[in-house]
Amino acid sequence: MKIIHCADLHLGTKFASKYPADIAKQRQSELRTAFSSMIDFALHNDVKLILLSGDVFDSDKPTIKDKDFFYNAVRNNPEIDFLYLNGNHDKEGSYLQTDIPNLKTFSKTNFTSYTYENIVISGIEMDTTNAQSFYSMLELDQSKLNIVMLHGDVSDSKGMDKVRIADLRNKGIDYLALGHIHSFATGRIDDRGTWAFSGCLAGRGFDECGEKGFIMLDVADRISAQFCRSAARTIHKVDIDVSDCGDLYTIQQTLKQQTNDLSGDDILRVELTGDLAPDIDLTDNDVISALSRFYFVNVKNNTSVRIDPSAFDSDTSLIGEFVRGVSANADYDADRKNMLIALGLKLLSGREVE
Ligand SMILES: [Mn+2]
Repeated sequence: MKIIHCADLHLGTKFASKYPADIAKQRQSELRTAFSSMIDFALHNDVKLILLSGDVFDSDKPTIKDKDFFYNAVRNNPEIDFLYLNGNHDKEGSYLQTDIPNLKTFSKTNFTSYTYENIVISGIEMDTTNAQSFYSMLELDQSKLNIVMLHGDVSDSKGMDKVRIADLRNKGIDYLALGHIHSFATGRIDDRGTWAFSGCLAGRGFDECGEKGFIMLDVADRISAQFCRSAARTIHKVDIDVSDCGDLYTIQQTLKQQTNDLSGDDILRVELTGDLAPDIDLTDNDVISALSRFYFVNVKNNTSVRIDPSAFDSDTSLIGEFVRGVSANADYDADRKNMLIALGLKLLSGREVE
């Protein structure tokens, strides 16, 4: 039997702080489409179950649009059972629709189990009252293939949003389908079982870099798990040291070269580091326009200006006077002098100060 394990769809994410309004709207649509595309994949690959290990919605008050989309997707695919465990973002569950036969839910009071052939899928929704104690409530039939669903990070300690793997050893778990961490990760529980985070279906903020998708479980005598990439676009963090770039043209060429192998559909977070000569007037727009083939570019300019005060020794202009004045001021340390001279040079040259 084929089963998909996914989590952290975060439908309804407000992208307002990360993207301009039009891109934010588009990215919200992309989250919904990531879900429907995964269902298409499930239909084409004879997947019988989709495990949703929490945070389907980004908040306890999803919009009607997101809510309707999700429940209609479930309702319109009755040949697939959707097992939906609430996470910490959708923990109230007051909007849960329980009248859909192929939507199976869980509770906070005890483990709920669903049996499909020789597979038993059990899950419990964590809250402050059960976060320490749920481990002892888990009793599994060792002769079955046991999948357990939980929402929390793997941890050495117990508590809210934490799963202490050591306390799940030797319970007969074959596969622990986790949610909460937004990147694929996997590890061993004991000789018998493995745990895995599917990660989210699509990267959202600039910290959700890399490949995103879901896990396909092929269950026969044992469970084999494989990560499947699903995101339509990937978010990349690109660090570029521009110290060796002597001018703006070279910086732009370096940016293009270092991102050459990435798809134009992707989103870039470009972090610039290094020292720049004071006459290089590098703005965020210079970076964005050099990388305009990408869907969206976010710039973090951490460069500092490199100043050699001796270069102004024979400069008789106001700029020369200013640089010598700051350099000779004993009240300032070297970093402060560098910062003041850099700012002064910008102002005196009539450039915009950000
Ligand atoms: Mn979560």
